[in-house]
Amino acid sequence: MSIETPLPMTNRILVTSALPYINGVKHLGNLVGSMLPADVYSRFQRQRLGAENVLFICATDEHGTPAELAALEEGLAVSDYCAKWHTIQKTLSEGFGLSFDYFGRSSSPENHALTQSFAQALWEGGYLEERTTRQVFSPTDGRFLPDRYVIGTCPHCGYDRARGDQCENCTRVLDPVDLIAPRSALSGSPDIEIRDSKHLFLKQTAFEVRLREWIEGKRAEWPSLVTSIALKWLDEGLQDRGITRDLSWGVPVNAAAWGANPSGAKPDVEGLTGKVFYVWFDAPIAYIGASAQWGKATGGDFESWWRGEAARDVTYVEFMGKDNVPFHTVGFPCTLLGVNDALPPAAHWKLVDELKGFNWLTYYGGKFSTSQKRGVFMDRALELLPADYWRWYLIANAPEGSDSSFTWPLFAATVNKDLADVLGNFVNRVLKFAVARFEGVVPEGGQWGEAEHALAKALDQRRTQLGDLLAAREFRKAAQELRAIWVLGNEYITEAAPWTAIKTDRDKAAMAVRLGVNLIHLTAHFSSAFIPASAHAIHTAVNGAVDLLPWPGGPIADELTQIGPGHRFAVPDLLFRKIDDAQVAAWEAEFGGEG
Ligand code: B3M
Ligand code: ZN
Repeated sequence: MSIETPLPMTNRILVTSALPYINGVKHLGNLVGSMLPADVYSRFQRQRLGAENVLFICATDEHGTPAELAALEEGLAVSDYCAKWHTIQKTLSEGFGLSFDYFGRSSSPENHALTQSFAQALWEGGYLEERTTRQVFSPTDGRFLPDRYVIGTCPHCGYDRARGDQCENCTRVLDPVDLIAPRSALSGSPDIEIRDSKHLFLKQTAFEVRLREWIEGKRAEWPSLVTSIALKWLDEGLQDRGITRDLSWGVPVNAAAWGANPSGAKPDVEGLTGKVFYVWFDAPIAYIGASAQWGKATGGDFESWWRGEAARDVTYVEFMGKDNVPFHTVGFPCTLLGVNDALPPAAHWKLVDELKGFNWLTYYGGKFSTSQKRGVFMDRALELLPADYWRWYLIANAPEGSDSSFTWPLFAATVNKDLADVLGNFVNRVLKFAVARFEGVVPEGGQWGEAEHALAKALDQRRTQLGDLLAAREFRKAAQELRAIWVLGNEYITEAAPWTAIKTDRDKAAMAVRLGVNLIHLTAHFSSAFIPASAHAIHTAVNGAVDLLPWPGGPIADELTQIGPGHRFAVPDLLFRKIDDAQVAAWEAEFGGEG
């Protein structure tokens, strides 16, 4: 069946991956839920459009309670903690070949400035409301405590270390005031007060009609996983959302700089002093903030990707796990719509055009858990095997239509069958034979017969489907299609059997080798978005090192005869090694298997 989704007619593509939280190394589930597919997609689009027409942005999401708590645990100032973990995450993402044009930080000065100016525009546009809320205050700690910083005895089950937001034991959702014998999670002090605190609320209800119309218009385009989550939120009725917190780490609320709202009211500067914006308010703005960091670092014009007329040829594509969808289909769009209301259309910020959401990757059907160290994390994964093994497995088993489960036997089987037996074997057989019998030089002689024309036709169809599937962000199917291209090559060479032909018909053997080398060359191009390091190793061996392997979109007969007689090539080092049963058993023992 052919896939009818046309390649987008856009000239430029802006890609963002959900921003990983700063605290701790991310696991394979985080990786496949946003950063990795966003990378495969960006790499593919660079192949089609040229690198200068793709901007791929990510950043660490550094604010909020978890960062504060984790810094406390490590005994670091939160800013030092974030700087340290930003570097670790950046290094790991490079290790996985994630080709961000910029990996920024939500704590950057650029994001501070944008967040504050957006909040100001929302206030002055009448979209923010001040409300007095009741918050837990700890005189001993000298600060307000977010709900989860308050611990005490659960009124439902009697568990004595329940958190103020939820009891871990009976999972009931709590309010800190429900707790029996509450105390501060920071100091342990039972001296706790409930105090009034001023906060800002974004009037999301004001955008309900516009949001619904916008999402309805995306129904045909976006995965139903995404539109159904967004519409469910709208159907349940939007709530006005608190966008400030009583924390010290974050983007400070700069109310002193703001003017009056449409009713003539100035913000309560004193009441809002010492507050910061809620992490989910500034984190999506950090997509723009990190783009501004990119602009500063490279001299690029980030606004031409994001705003008004200049960005009209840009398609903006977001990647994320399903839990992030509400914040990207409701929260962030509300912010942008409100900000845009005060601007002429030529200066409007772009809303997302295409949104790809993912289900969960599980570990043996259960949750990957950072706290319980259950599952495989990015740092250990790279110590075990090169990135391409993980990239291939994860993309080929991406949790698109439903959740998918990581198991070591499935991982080993995928690597062994697809990478070692099909791709590695194909490349190796052809090139080793060609070196042995033709001295590493593409031979002349022979002509295409029926088998070669059939192969060209099949390859032509498959590359169209592969391109369509990648453009449509159907990663599992795209991986199957790529694998089918590897199989085509392998089957062709098995049937042409130059090692047999050479005994009786040298020309036939020469032609099969020549076509084989060309097929290997094209394979490198088709594979490079998925397994970039291996694709580059293959390409370097057969046709030299290049930065970008363009999408082979020319007439297929031309593509298959690019490398002509006399061309010198080499055999790449062993591309993929197999994973044996003993290794699988050892990893299951180390990382935990069943249950
Ligand atoms: N850090 C949550 C997550 O990693 C959050 C995403 C922010 S995207 C603006 O799942
Ligand atoms: Zn090439």
